[in-house]
Amino acid sequence: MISQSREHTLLETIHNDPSRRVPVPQGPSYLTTPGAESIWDVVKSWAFTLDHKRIGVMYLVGIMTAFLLGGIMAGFVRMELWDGQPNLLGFLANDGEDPVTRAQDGYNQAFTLHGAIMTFLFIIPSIPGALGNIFLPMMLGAKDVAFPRMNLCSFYLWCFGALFFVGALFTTGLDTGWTFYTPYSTSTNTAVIAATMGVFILGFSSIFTGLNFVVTVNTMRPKGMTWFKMPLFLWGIYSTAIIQILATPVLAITLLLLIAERTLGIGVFDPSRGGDPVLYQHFFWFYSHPAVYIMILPGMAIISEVIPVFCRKHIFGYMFIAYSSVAIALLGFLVWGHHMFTSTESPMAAVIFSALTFSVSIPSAIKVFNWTATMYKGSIVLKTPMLYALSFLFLFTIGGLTGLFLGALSVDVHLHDTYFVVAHFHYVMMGGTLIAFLAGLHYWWPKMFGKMYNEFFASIACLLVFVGFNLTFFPQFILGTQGMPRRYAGYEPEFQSLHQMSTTGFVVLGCGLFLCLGVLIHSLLAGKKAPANPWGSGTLEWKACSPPTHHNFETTPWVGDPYVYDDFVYDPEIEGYVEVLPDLARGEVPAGAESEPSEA
Ligand code: HEM
Ligand SMILES: [Cu+2]
Repeated sequence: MISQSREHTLLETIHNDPSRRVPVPQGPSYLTTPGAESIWDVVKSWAFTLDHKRIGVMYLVGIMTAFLLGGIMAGFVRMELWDGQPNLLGFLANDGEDPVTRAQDGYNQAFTLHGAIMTFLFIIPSIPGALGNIFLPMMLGAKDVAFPRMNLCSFYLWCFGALFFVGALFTTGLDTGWTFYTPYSTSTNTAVIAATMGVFILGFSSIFTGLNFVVTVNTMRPKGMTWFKMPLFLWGIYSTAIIQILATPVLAITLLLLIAERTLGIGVFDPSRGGDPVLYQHFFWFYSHPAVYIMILPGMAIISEVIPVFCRKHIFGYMFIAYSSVAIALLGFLVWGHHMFTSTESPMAAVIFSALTFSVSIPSAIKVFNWTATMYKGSIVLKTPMLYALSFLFLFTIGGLTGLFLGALSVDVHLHDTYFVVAHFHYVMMGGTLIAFLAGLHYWWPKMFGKMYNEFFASIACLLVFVGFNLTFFPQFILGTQGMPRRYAGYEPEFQSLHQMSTTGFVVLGCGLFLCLGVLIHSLLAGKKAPANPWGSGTLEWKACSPPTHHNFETTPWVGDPYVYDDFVYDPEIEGYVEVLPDLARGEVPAGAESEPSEA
């Protein structure tokens, strides 16, 4: 932490001698297209861009559109559940004669569309595709990722997969649930093949992104940035990339087998042909459990950046946080069997999977401990990104701990396929990943678009999201323990009040999210110009101007400890932080630096 007197001296120094400010390179923003003569030129320059930041922005627009679509489906689900009678969603059905059967069929379609869109089109690509693409190279002080063409290809694969997938969902619909479990998925007449082809393509997009990030981090770290001087965001994204590369092919093969089963009847999953439907579950979760860490690790990575900056304090337990990301990535491969405690699984296997499930929570708990310890005695600044980070801590902890309830074999037998599971995974996926994404979006927004947003309304939005989220999903834990099963359009009257609380919460949550969107759009149109470093962060992306130029940096920036804030001082004149140049002539070395600066 920086003391007040030192801050005062630094401020005086830069005012007396402006040459002591670390200069911020200036140049045309990557968002503009110099020399464009028509709108067509602009469109072309975006469509064929190799700039990682533009690709990230296109991802951002893509995933937010997917999120809106998935959110509308969630709205349908919650509306249907306002009362116990299935009577609302008949218009989505393509099966059944009487209104109740049609409403039930429509409900199956709505929750399948919701889950599948949110998982495959939103959460998995969200942080790596949008924020990772923009900031991973910048945190390395690099001009781009290692394979810019592959990066663009991965974005187009995402678009192609998304069109396939959404097209399928809206023509013949899909009613298998996002997991495509056999034997139902081999017999239903909905668009299983088209949808799984879509997911197959999306899988390649995810693999390409992962591959690109691994190579970029391995080969493009600047001089002075050893593995243990890397910002923790990079550790998180790197660990995620390992899972993306190793696990996604398994999903791809599983889905191909499912397609082969449906079209050729090869008999891998069909017992009447000698197959086994539970085999599908093993294959599916061998990918999908690691995939839940594809979803959460990038979220954790963002939180590890936001917390130290807004506590003005060095991250506590750097090594533990870095290694725990890798531990989560590896242990995540060993626990998939906890999804099959109530399918057929040998008692021995079940006991082992239960024990392993407990072990995977250790590295998650290590992270939570270290974030909390970072806040301890920090000077916490409650700006919007930090508010989201605090929400994350609260919600992810509830989500993670309830995972342990489910990992306990004897308890899961009762809670499996109830609303308790629904609440658990929403606390981790939405309370964890989505909230962390929003933390990152607000944290990096000034850098991405060069505009500040309205702090007051952004924090009101965060508060609404937090309250709405808990009101939506906390009652579902209670519903689950009382025996409310998941994936039913109707229910007994005793569940009604909790369901109505949940639907009310959804409305509050929706208002919060729309307010957040409104604040960000307003910032684009009428926001104040952002300084290069509005929060006083030490990672390299803040050494570029806001928004960055096409090549980010003129020369590779100087690398120090990313979590030392001693050389940053708030300059009220520019409403942002300035980094003070150490006077090397007088032998001063910047705080946290051990090596000599590289000449670049
Ligand atoms: C931190 C430790 C965690 C533990 C111990 C844990 C444990 C479990 C267990 C045992 C189940 C199976 C419940 C059942 O079906 O009966 C489950 C379901 C699930 N978990 Fe977790 N979990 C953890 C974290 C996460 C994270 C971080 C995510 C996602 C970001 C996640 C997403 C899910 C999903 C999507 C399901 C249910 C899938 C479905 O059946 O549709 N979990 N979890
Ligand atoms: Cu799992």
